[in-house]
Amino acid sequence: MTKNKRLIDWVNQWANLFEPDNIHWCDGTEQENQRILDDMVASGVAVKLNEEKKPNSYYFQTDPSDVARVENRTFICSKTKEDAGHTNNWVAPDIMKETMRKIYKGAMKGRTMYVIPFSMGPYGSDKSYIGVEITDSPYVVVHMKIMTRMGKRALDILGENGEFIPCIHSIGVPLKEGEKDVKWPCRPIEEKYICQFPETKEIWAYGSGYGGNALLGKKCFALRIASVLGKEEGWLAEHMLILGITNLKGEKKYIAAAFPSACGKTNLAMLIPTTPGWKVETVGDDIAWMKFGEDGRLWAINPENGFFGVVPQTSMDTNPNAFVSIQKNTLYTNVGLTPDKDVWWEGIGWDCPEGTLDWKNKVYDKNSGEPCAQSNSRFTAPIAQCPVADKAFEDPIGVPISAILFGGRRQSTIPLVYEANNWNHGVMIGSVIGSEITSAVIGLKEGELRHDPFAMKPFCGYNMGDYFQHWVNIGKDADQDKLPKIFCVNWFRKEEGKWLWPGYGENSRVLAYIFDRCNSEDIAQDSPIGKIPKDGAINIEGLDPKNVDIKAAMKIDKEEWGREIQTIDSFYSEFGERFPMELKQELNKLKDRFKQ
Ligand code: O2Y
Ligand code: MN
Repeated sequence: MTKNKRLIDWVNQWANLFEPDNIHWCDGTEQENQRILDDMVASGVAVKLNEEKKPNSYYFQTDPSDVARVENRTFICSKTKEDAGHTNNWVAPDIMKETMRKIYKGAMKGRTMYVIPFSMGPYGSDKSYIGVEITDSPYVVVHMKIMTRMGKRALDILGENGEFIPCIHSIGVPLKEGEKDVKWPCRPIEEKYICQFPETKEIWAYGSGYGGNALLGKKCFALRIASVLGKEEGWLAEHMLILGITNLKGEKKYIAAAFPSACGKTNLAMLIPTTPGWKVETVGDDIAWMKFGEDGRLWAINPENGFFGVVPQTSMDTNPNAFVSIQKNTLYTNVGLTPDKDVWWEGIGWDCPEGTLDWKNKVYDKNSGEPCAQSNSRFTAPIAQCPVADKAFEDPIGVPISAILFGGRRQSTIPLVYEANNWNHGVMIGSVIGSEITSAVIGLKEGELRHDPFAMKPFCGYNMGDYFQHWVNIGKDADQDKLPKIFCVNWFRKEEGKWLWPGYGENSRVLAYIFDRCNSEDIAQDSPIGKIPKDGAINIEGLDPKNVDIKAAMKIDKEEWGREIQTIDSFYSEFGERFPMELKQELNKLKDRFKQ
């Protein structure tokens, strides 16, 4: 398969520790994928869905303890605790490696060790990186086949001397001779480990077979390790969607956007504009890698090849493009399984068929008060299947970014849209985004703001204060006229319990305003918080006045902002020494503007 000595030695060294029964080098072919899926169906790990209803699609149920990313078991193992920063869990690399070598010893006995070569980003792009994941989970293999560009071509790019990001994964459940496997082998939560080693750019994971914990190309590599590569090499690895937007005249621009979870990121990436004649196309729904081009602009690629989206509430009403994307060649995890081997979930748009099995494999009882589909149940589908997939998604050069959006779920204070006065002001906006929590968890009161800077809190592979500084530095060295403009958006503002903006496709009206601002149209005016639309600059023609109050949605309330500034002050004070003075200055400027 390969003449890359470093890779061969590395695989052999891990095989010696893991002691698998077999080693399988993945070539990425359809035949290989089909064989692995057929084996999983034969052993009861997967169900082949009804070929007429969901062609070439498969269904999985996980162990009830293995349903989501485990942030409390995710570690940044930098040499010093300071380098990981207070937003990350930290264990020293040698200590973590000692612990993990012990649990890795013999962990693949009775199983096959798969070697998955993959490219994050289009093959051959100067923005792409090669990784190799070792795993004992066939579920991971078939998901990596969709989520990354996987197989022999990645090895060809590596050649004899190429470098790769080493990604190690074991579910941690060896089999004794003759022992029957369970459907979803994994370790209990407190025994799971998701470790990133930023200095050596390694990923070691153990105990979970699910999503971000096990598909190591995604959050571990494309965000945590890539954020470190970006800092070292002068680029940005971000938790951002990328969309292309075309106006009535056929002019096209690209926008990247970061939101904390549950703000409708996938919906925005696939939005169907209500603004006549405008078009939105999807480059990516989750991750953006952005590097400066020779022309001084920031160019972005989506390093992924698939969507790993939340299923519940996905329907022809909420997100038709996502819904169409997942009608074939799709892997479903933890949704309901109907008697005719189709899938069902809450919010799909029709009643649950009698006899449907819930995600725990029990006949679903509508009156149980429990959901049929687990709340973090997922679809995995190729981006190419999206009806509005942007052709440039395959372009190795990427797309030039004109605007960066930051947002959160905020009932008050933050207007529908405003624009940063300059790059550093935009960095400040990104650094303080967050959502108000809807139920009291982890010591916060309902309605209290949970900060999620740049939507990167769980995904930054190093000290978050240094990350802010990196963003500042990116702007410092750039041609200011060529940098993307930065905006803050808030679709979720309410007054007396009523939404002030209709959201969904109507958000295209805000995107149209942003588009025109990127052409420097004179449609914005100064305010204490930044540039806001002049009266009438956001087109609300045709909207039902019952569903929109643009004045209230755009209101800047001095008292609310007084509280906001206090919150920012106290949030910034968490960072101690490793915090850019440029952001302190921006905060002071914001305070001053309110005094004028
Ligand atoms: O729970 C998981 O393992 C998936 S988390 C995820 C998946 C796709 C896109 N984004 C996320 C996220 O947590 O941001
Ligand atoms: Mn995400």
